Amino acid sequence: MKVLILGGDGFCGWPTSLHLSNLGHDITVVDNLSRRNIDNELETSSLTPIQPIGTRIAVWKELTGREISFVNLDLAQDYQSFLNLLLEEKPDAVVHFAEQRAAPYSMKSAAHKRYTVNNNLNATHNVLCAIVDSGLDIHLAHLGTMGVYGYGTAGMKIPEGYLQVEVVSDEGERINQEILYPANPGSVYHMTKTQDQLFFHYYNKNDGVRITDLHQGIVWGTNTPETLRDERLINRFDYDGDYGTVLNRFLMQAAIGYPLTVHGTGGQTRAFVHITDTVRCIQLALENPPKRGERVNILNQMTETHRVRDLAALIAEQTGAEIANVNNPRKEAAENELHVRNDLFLDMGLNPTTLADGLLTEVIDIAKKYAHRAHLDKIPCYSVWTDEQKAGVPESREEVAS
Ligand code: NAD
Ligand code: USQ
Repeated sequence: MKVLILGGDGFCGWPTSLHLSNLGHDITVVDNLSRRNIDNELETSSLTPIQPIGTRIAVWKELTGREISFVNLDLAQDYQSFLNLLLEEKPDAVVHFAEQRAAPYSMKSAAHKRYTVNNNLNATHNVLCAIVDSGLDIHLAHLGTMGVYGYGTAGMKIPEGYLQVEVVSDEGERINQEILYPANPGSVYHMTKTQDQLFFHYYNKNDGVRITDLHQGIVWGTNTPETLRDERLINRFDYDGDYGTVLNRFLMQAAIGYPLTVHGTGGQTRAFVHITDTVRCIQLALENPPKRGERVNILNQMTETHRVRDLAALIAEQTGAEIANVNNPRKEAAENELHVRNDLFLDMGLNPTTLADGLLTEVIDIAKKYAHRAHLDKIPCYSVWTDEQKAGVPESREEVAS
């Protein structure tokens, strides 16, 4: 297949590009390198020494003989260039990772909220509009989030996108209906993903665009078999308070002897997926596209759920790390249950990689190897959801932070 990977320089996009290229697909990465610029803005960088995109692609060619093309364009702004690219390349599929993906970054200030909304909504809408404008029958696979559902359960497992409901008509007749699961975002970033869903619903209904929306949980890990082939192919590892996600952060914190920053009581339960499963899920989604005329195919891309304090306890037990219950900078439920269906990927043959597989140690080893690159003052989450919340700085580190 000819596949465009939008956001192919990022944490999920780069290993996906390599995985699909390795399988023999013809890959073009489209990225405006905004994530690298945000690192400059935040004065931080990936814990791992990621190479410029040109070097990454050259090394892959040197090792495998396979070409990956790169196009630098802003999907939220450069509509005509993207349309021209579709018309030139005529891809079979487009995988869309290209959004601002950090909840804390999206809540830092009015400017960050507005950037996240403008970037994410315009990027997704431009992609859909250009697919229709091109007249080509392209399968769009988009990376959405488990966070579109909120993290509660109404006494049932969260279904894959759609909810069966019964409404009572004015005549008292009971009517069955299927609706999109009610959206309940927990940050401006998550809100953009709930709006993406409506774009998909509309363009699928109006124009018959074939769409797969992958509601992904928190991705952990860093390496895949392809990124391990040469250090210059190494994947990004975010550990800072804005972009680092909880499990990778705890593993990195344990590796460098920093207290594990559990927000509040750590009662938040979330869904997780390992990066090797992310790339396999994208492969499975591309191999099983919806047919023309089918509704948007929504799959929950997660393999297990864990409570934050249980993750901290597990890592503390394995490594001797200290746990710090810090202020929760977010406005979120202190405790929640989470039960999720993921039958669609399991039925396609996904064999989940779980926390028990020794991969926790692998991440700790990577973090130890690059510990000298870490800036300790970038670890706490300073971005607060409202003026009522406080930054999540461990007491023992308050002086260092100020
Ligand atoms: P990332 O920030 O590492 O990668 C996103 C890439 O998209 C970056 O390289 C960035 O430069 C590019 N990009 C952003 N806006 C763009 C634009 N307007 N034009 C062109 N390129 C643009 O993020 P990631 O962790 O790889 O996440 C990829 C996708 O998966 C996101 O949509 C995210 O919401 C979703 N997701 C991520 C996770 C996770 O834990 N990382 C979990 C669930 C869902
Ligand atoms: N948390 C801590 N300590 C920390 C960091 C986070 O206790 O040091 C807590 C947070 O308060 C939150 C939970 O861990 O309750 C998850 O936070 P996170 O930063 O790991 O994940 P989140 O903000 O939800 O965002 C990440 C990705 C996003 C993706 C989402 C999937 O950045 O792109 O959409 O995971 S999901 O969470 O399933 O919605």
